[in-house]
Amino acid sequence: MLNLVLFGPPGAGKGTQAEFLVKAYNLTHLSTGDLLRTEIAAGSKLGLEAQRFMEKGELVPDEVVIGMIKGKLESNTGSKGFIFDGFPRTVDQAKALDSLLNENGTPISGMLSLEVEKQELVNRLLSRGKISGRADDQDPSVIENRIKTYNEKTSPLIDYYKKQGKHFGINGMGSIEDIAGRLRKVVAEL
Ligand code: B4P
Repeated sequence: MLNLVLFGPPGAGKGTQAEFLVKAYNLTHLSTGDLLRTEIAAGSKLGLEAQRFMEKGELVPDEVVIGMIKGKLESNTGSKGFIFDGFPRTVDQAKALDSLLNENGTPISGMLSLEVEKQELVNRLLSRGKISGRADDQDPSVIENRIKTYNEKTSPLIDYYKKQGKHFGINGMGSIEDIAGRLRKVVAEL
């Protein structure tokens, strides 16, 4: 079973590259950002709570996202493997994911960490904001806060997975196809 963590700062290309990996390896795509936006669109209690954090560029509380992922793992037991996109985002989320997967004897195979310069991240998010209408992609101060939150709370996960020998840094600058090729090369070795 292939279980991949697709990692990187906001705008690194996680959602974009997940699509290629899903097709190439027949994996189940779990994006906590997408799951949360679905809850917001449905007007659920969880969605309303999450929205308060997302519109400021803050992380949604760990127990909310961990509960969502646990539910998805339980409802996809026949899967060939998972791509975790935008999850984990804190060390506590990573520990919870390890324990959920270890219960089934299907640990993380590798963490693919997309590396992109800060100005490029801002440019990509602002240009998506113009097309998608996503509020958190339109306000430069919210984008700034998302990057700051990433640096403070999420980037320590690089060391977390390095200690497990599962971290793979990938240059996330350049064309979408070139980056997809770099990712496939790494996954082929796992
Ligand atoms: P996400 O939906 O995960 O959004 P994101 O990290 O900001 O970026 P995304 O992954 O969608 O963008 P991508 O790099 O694919 O999270 C949104 C919010 O939800 C978070 O801020 C947080 O509040 C909350 N949340 C989600 N998960 C959480 C968790 N685990 N814990 C707590 N809170 C959580 O792409 C960006 C753009 O770049 C796209 O338009 C794409 O077309 C473009 N692009 C990609 N690759 C490119 C390339 N090579 N060249 C040019 N453009 C490119």
